[in-house]
Amino acid sequence: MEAFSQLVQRAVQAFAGARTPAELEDAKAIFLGKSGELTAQMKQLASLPVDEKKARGAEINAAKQQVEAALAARRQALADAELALQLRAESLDVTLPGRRRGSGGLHPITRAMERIEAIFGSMGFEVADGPEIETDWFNFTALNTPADHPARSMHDTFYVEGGQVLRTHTSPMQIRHAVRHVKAHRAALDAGLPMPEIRVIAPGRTYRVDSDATHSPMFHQVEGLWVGENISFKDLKSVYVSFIRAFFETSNLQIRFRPSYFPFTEPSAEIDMMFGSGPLKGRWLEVSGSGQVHPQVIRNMGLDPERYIGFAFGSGIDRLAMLRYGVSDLRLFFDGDLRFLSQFK
Ligand code: 2U9
Repeated sequence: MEAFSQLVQRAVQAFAGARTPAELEDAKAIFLGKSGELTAQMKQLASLPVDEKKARGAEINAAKQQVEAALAARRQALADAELALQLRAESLDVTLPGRRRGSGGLHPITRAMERIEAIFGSMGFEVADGPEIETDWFNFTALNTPADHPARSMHDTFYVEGGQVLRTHTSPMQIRHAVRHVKAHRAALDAGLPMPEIRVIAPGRTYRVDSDATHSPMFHQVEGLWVGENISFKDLKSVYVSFIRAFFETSNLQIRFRPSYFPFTEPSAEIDMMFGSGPLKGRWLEVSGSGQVHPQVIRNMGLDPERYIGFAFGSGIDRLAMLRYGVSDLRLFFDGDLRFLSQFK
């Protein structure tokens, strides 16, 4: 017959081989369960003669205590291992830096626009606003752009249902502003009294069928309009020179006007600038169109062109921002790439 020490050893091995609490309970049943080996030994006690019972009973009890002790030790070991695993899985490195929510910033075009508004604001210009979907009248006809003008072709202009257009320039905002201004002073005008000057800029999104490194189908313009009784091209020039110096934060630049043509101005001029220092030093850069507002456009505002004279300019904001921030590809502004945009925070 097997010695109790061997039974105890088999139990210890079986417990050691259990990898989970469930496996351990199965192993326990083999030795301590209702039909386990030690329980069977106990049952056999009854059939033994009285003088053997005592010694045998003591042996069984001693073996049972050892098996129970081994079981308890293994239970504890499995529980410790499980806790260790859980702690490792849920561990926190309290020395890691916190995760911050990134701070946002204004888009470079928005920043350029705000600068432009502040600079012209300081020179007494209001800021006009208006719809991006425009009527044919405000986008073209009121601006003296005839029906057969190439700008009106489907190749150049986005038409929407109902014959309206995505505004191709910000000029319609100026016409709308001028008409409102004139209406507000109609009584004074009819009485032959002077009207306060119109001095307004119109910044905003504009749309044309065009797309490459220097043209985007959606782009930004700022136009300026100054209408009064006694102003001249030199006023336009001084305003524009002041603006460019303030915008680029330097007086070390030259400006020149070159004859040009626009349907809504006559005479018309391109405005070029040249930096006196920096990477663009010595190169003429076209920055704006300009001119004296065409008499027909003055009439369309409800004013007498014999009495009122206007000057206007139009610049691409995207181009001004490219020059100011040294950006070589216009599309970078509209790709939405945070590596680019976060540099302007
Ligand atoms: C009114 C009357 C006249 C605005 C003007 C330009 C010249 C001009 C654009 C060319 C391409 C700017 O760079 S661009 O996007 N514009 O050259 N715009 S004069 O003339 C006006 C505006 C409103 C009532």
